[in-house]
Amino acid sequence: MAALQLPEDLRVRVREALAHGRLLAFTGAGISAESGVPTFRGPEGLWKNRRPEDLATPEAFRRDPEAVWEWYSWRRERVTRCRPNEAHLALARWALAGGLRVVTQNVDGLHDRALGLIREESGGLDGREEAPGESTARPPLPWEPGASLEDPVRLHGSLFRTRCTGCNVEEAYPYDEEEAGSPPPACPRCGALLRPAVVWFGEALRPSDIERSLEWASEAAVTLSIGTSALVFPASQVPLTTLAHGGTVIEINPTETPLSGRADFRLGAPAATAVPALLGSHPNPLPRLDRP
Ligand code: BV8
Ligand code: ZN
Repeated sequence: MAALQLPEDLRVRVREALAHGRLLAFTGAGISAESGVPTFRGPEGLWKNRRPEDLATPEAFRRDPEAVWEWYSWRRERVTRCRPNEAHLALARWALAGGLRVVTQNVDGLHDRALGLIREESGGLDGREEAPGESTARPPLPWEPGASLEDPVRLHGSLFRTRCTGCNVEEAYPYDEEEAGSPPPACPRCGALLRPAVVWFGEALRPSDIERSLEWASEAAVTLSIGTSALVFPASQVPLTTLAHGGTVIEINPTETPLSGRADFRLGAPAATAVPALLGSHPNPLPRLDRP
């Protein structure tokens, strides 16, 4: 693909925002498309010939927990075989350099895996002193004490965490190939069914997540809306909040969306090309200005 021709003032605005740590990356399923993860509403957007809206609901789980669990297990297996692409990696490098923050609608964990790869690449030196014995194998989640600003806010949860339908305990649930075809597991504490710790249609998002995301969006000098059809509420309010506070919104998506007419700039290109081209895939030594 020919190198992206970017308007000079777009480049300047993005560099300025990165230098002040005032860039927000808002991502949807399209950022993971080039990693092989199917999107929700694209032509290949059917997950195993099932519509997400039919299965990603509490009613579907109540009606047929085995079918819903099996669908999520299939997705976990599929995503585990995918790798973060150049868009995830460029965002992770800039997040670790303090240039940007990430808010994602995705549940595929590829932003977290990209952070893990970059932390490894830089020998774990990501500005956080490791307490003796502290494991950085799984970075703490934003709503957990000790979470760091470079961890993404996961508005819709994670395929790799479960929540108990009885005692509500949420915990990490790494993919295990033994699970294929097995029914939803029972909670080791209370015996009730475990469910995926994702936000289903008709369920409320975690208040602290949406509040933090809209606060960051209101402070952002530039918000990139990457790989999202901008249809799902309330996540879709993130770029609109930046616009309402006088910030710049840049949409990165090969096809137009309901946001396209409101965005200040549109890059009609795939994320794995456009994101490194726009940000630079490696943070060059920027003057680290304090965050506002
Ligand atoms: C809530 C987790 C209230 C589960 C997900 C009518 C009108 C408006 C709103 C509603 C309505 N009816 C109901 C609602 C509310 C509803 C909603 O918004 N529905 C939509 C469908 C209209 N929202 C909710 O229900 C939310 N909750 O409102 O609660 C409430 C309050 C108090 C108390 C109780 C309740 C909860 C929504 C969360 C749903 N969960 N995921 C799971 O994954 O299984 S959402 C799901 O969609 C995924 O998370 C996905 O990320 C998300 C958004 O989709 P996108 O990421 O944008 O993906 P999509 O496929 O649509 O688009 C991909 C884009 O990428 C495309 O544009 C494509 O062109 C582009 N692309 C492709 N390749 C590339 C690319 N871009 C760049 N590079 C590429 N290479
Ligand atoms: Zn339980």
